[in-house]
Amino acid sequence: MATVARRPFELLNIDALLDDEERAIQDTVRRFVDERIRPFIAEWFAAGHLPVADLAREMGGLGLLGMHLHGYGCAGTSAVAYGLACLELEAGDSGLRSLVSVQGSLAMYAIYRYGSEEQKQEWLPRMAAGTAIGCFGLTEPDAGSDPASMRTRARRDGTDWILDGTKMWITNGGVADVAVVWARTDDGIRGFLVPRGTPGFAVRDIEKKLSLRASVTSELSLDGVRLPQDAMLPGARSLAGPLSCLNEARFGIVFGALGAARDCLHTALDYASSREAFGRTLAGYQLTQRKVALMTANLSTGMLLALHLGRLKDRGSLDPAQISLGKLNNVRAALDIARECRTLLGANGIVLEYPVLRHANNLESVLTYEGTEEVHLLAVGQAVTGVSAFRG
Ligand code: TGC
Ligand code: FAD
Repeated sequence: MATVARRPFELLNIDALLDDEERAIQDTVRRFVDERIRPFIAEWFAAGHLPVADLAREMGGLGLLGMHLHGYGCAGTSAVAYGLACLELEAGDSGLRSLVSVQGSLAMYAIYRYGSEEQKQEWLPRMAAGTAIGCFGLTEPDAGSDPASMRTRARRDGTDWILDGTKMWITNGGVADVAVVWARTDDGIRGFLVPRGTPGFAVRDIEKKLSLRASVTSELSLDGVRLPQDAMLPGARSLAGPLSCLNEARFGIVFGALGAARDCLHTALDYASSREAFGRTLAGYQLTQRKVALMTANLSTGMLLALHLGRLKDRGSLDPAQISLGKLNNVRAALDIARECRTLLGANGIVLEYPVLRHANNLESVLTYEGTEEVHLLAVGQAVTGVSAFRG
């Protein structure tokens, strides 16, 4: 017997867990993605391109940049609303969500939380409007999971600072007006604002990526970069500074990855409902139903987890180990769903006409950045055993 098909999130009535403002923001972002991203994303991905400046202005106009921050032109929404926006953006492409994560949760948040009033006034309103782009340089060629071993150094020269080092895999690097660069000093790890064009500061975009192709990923070189004293973020001392920014971006990924997974699952369900094999649609076979039922369970429980973490964040009680659990679970779930959906599309699953393998490829990066799966396994392991297994 045929019944009316419900979309995976409709089955658990996830909408009932949202308030009117959250639903309105989600609808607005979904419309933006449908109109401004979906028609073009396959071409951008194929070309290894994202029109960052145009999209940033449009998303700034919608209030999506630094949207959960308050003042300085930021929208000041709830954490849940920010998460839902990430979900809808990543349903378009992880590269789009990355642009917004790095701008709002990493670069703007670093300035918002640790910057002087002058630094905030100089950068945040323009970054919220999307007329200035930021990037966040923590990772180095030889220091990714273990940023405490970074080599980039800042030394004093009179009242100035001189920075030397290399940052690697930096999202938005090649298009950034300002780079938040983390460096070792005699006073521990500190953050610096490095404007584009500063002598000695060079960027090189990383080409030939197989993942996150619709995203700018760059290497930043700092060779004797001279900065005034007021380029340093006064409030950030030690690795806790950058790591606290990562909490913000990881939170967005907990929601965002589910957007990519939802897009894959919707695509696969539509496909399975019309594609026939052996005399009936794929949707009618028990093996297909096993796949879609398990994916629906995986996606829905991921969403409940994301909303729970979002509510904790809005209450001010979300801690880093909880975010690690969310990123660990939801990115793995999303990647598994994307790969399983690929099987349902058969050969059609490998072409860019359908979004599933693009999402799956992107999710390989999402699994690695903002703390690899192993880093979050170890963080959750430490939280529940009380023993740190990070170092040998
Ligand atoms: P450890 O000794 O544990 O801690 C050093 C200091 O940091 C504090 N801390 C945290 N603070 C806030 N939030 C957290 N999540 C924190 N974790 C630790 C800690 O209390 C301590 O503070 P203090 O005051 O005593 O100095 O540090 P560790 O060296 O043992 O490393 C811990 C570890 C492995 C968890 C950390 O290094 C880590 O998270 N590694 C992963 C690195 C990472 O995620 N990199 C991401 C780079 S950015 C990026 O990928 C952007 S992609 C964006 C996109 O395109 O969407
Ligand atoms: P490594 O740290 O060398 O890890 C290699 C492998 O070893 C991984 O599987 C890892 O989990 C494992 N491993 C490491 N330590 C342990 C351990 N203790 N126990 C068990 N296994 C371990 N960084 C930024 O600073 N800013 C950005 O904007 C940014 N954007 C990025 C965009 C993209 C597309 C990508 C792919 C990366 C980006 N990154 C960025 C870098 C990203 O954060 C790092 O790649 C990530 O932190 C992992 O570092 P690594 O690549 O050096 O891998």
